[in-house]
Amino acid sequence: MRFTFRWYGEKDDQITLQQIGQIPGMDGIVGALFDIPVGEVWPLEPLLKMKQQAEKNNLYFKDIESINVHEDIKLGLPSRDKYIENYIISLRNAAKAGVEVVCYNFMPVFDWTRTDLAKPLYDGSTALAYDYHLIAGKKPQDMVKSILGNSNGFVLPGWEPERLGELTELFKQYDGMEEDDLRNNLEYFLRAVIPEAEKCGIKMAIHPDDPPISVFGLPRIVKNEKDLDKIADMVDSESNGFTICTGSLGSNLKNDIPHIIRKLGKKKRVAFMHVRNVQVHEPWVFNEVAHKSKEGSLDIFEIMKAIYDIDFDGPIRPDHGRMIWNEKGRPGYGLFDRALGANYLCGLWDAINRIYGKK
Ligand SMILES: [Mn+2]
Repeated sequence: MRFTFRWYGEKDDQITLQQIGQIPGMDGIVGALFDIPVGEVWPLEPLLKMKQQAEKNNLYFKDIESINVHEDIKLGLPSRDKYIENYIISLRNAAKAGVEVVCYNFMPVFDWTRTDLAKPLYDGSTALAYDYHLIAGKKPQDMVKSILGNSNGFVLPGWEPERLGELTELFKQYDGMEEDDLRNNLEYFLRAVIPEAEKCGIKMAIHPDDPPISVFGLPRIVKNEKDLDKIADMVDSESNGFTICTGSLGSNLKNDIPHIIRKLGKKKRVAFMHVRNVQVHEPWVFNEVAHKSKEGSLDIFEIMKAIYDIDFDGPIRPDHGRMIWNEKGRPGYGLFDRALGANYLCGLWDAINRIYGKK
C-alpha cells in the first residue's frame, strides 16, 4: 500500500512537493494535468515532468485523479467515440509515465456538491458541508454562484467557471435521462476503455457520487453497494476498479463501508482508497470533520482493518481536511488537517500491522 497526497501542480497548489514529502509516512502524490480541457488527450511530456518533480522529493507519481470523462460520453452522444479514443490515448501516455491507477467519476454535470465550503465547527475550524434543505427548491445556478463565492479564489475541480456557463444547456440535455440510461452509457465507455487499460497495466477507479443521491433531478449511479455491484459486473476485469471514498459513500449511513471493501476486495476491484470521516446529522445533512473516528460517524479503525484484510496494495490518501490554524487554502485541500489525517491513518495502519501481522 502506498500513502499518497493529492497535489494540484506547481501552478495551482499553494502546497509544495517538499511539504508533502515531509509528512511522515508519505510515499507519493496523486496528480493531474489541470490545463488539459476535458476530452482532450493528455500528452506524455507533462506527465513525465510531474513524475520527475515528485521523484526529486522522494515521492512516487503512480496515481492520477482524475482524467475526467467528457460530458458527451455520459450523455451517450455520437461524438463520444472520439472522446473515448482520446481517453484511451491518455491512459497509454499515463502508463508510459509509470501511472498505475486512474480515478474518474461518472456524475452528470457536477463532480461533487456541497452547500457550504466553510461551515464553522465547534472548535473554530471550518469544513465542507451539505444540507439538502438549502438546495430544495433552488436552481443549480444559485448553488454554483454561492459555491464560487466562498472558494478562496481557487478553481475547484468540476466547478470550472467556463463549464458553468453551459449549465442551463447541460441540464436540458439530461432532461428525461434515467439511471439505467446513464448506466448504459457507462457500460459503453467501460467496454471500450477497460480492455485497453488492462493492456497497459492501469486500474481504472470509479469514484462514488458525492453526495450519493440525485441532486437537481440528475441521475446518479454510483451511490451504494448495489450500484457498485452493477458496475463491477459490466466488465469482468481487475482494471474495472473502484475508488472507495469513505466520506462520499459514508454520508449515507446505510452504506456499510468495511463490508463493501471486503466484498470488492475479494474480486481485486478496490483500486484506490480515499479515507475521511463525516458527521451525519440526519439523512442528507452532514459536514466533514477531522479523520479521527470519534469526531464523526464513521469507524475509521474498522475501515483500515478491512483494507488490511483484503491485502490492499494500491494507493490510499487522506481525503478532504478542515481548515485549521488560520490556513487559507483550497476548500477541503489545505495542508495541515490533511497531513494530520494522513498521520492518523498511518498510526492506525502501524498498529493494525503490529496486532494482526507484519505487512
Ligand atoms: Mn473522495
